[in-house]
Amino acid sequence: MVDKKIALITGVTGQDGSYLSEFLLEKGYEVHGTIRRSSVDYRERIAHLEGTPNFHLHYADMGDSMSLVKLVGKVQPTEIYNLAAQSHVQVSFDAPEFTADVDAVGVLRVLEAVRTNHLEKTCKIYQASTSELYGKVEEVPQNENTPFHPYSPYAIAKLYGYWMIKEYREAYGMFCCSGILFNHESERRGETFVTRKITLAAARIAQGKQDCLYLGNLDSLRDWGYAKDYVECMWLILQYDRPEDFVIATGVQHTVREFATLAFQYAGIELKWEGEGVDERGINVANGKVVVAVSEDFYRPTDVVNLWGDPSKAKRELGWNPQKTTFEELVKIMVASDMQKVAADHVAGVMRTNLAEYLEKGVVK
Ligand code: NAP
Ligand code: G4F
Repeated sequence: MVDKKIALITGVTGQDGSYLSEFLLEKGYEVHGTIRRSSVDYRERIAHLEGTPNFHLHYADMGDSMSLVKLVGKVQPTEIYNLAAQSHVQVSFDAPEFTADVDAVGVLRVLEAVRTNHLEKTCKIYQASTSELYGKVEEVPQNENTPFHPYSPYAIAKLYGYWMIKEYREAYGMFCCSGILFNHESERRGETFVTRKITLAAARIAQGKQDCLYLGNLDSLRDWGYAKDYVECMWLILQYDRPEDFVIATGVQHTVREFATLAFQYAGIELKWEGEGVDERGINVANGKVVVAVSEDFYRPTDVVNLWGDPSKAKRELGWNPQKTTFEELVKIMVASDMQKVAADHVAGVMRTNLAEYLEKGVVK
């Protein structure tokens, strides 16, 4: 008899949770996900999965040990993917204590929920670690042996989670691993992360619904991949013959400015850049209008500016292809999706929420 594969995904409503659910359901898993009560409907990323026979949702919170202990006992997972987090770096400066509770102690709560239910020998755990751990980077590119130098409350909380995973692996022989994932984006990316903020604004500006996009540090370098490719790695890490940590990245880096230039190009707007620092502007070559400007509101107290991953280990040991979706393809996918979304909102005569306007005015970071 084949053993049943039961996955529990914390943070199932997020970008990665939604793609991972699709991936695991296709592999025949029974998938359970945690949700939180909210006064508005926020489950659009997984709405298409609700009602699928092998897909189940449960209320639980990373700040509530009892909810996690009860859920792990009820579901009896063979694999846990701990994706739930306050995942926005800039927000972590405004809410450092909440970020620590969810992103740091939350990991401990998951580990203890597994031990409390005596599942430490049968349940593997994937922890969503991050390239933000490298922070004020001590070498480029970064690999599994690069020293950490976390540079935000978010990164410091995630470092605690990383070390707890390592500790429980060594202390209790648990199969628990970190994927040290570099930035991965998609058409489902939250609208306040820089890539999605840019593709949404490019689409709105191209369709005459927004005048200008305000950004922070345009020189920041990121190694951006496609989220759909990255969730496969989460799974591969748990199928490896021993519990180890892996860097997941494309091995290619670009600046925020380069991302914006390409996104606007795909939206039909050629940009030229003028000025420096806070005075830098992106100008629409066709009509001379300023369509990108810099606002200090989006500068961070400490910013991570040079992330560049070396995915050699994942390529070699997991057989993963870091270049499955190239940077150019990623930007194209995101812009095409936002062009359609913005146009569809127009047809329906619906204002997409006020978020885009707030973003434009710098009210929401
Ligand atoms: P995301 O879209 O922001 O999703 C975060 C998820 O966590 C959402 O489902 C959210 O639920 C849930 N969550 C937040 N606080 C919670 C709490 N207190 N209790 C229970 N659930 C809670 O993030 P993502 O981009 O999918 O990233 C997934 C994970 O990978 C995160 O841990 C992130 O830190 C990490 N990571 C992401 C990247 C990246 O580039 N995307 C790179 C490295 C690591 P709601 O929908 O209810 O808010
Ligand atoms: O898109 P971001 O907000 O992503 P960040 O800070 O790299 O964090 C994301 O990736 C991490 C992996 O490295 C994850 F762990 C984390 O959960 C999250 O998914 O910012 C990217 C860069 C930063 O240097 C920021 O200063 O873009 C710069 N930036 C410039 N203007 C901006 C903006 N970032 C945002 N969010 N908004 C701006 O207007």
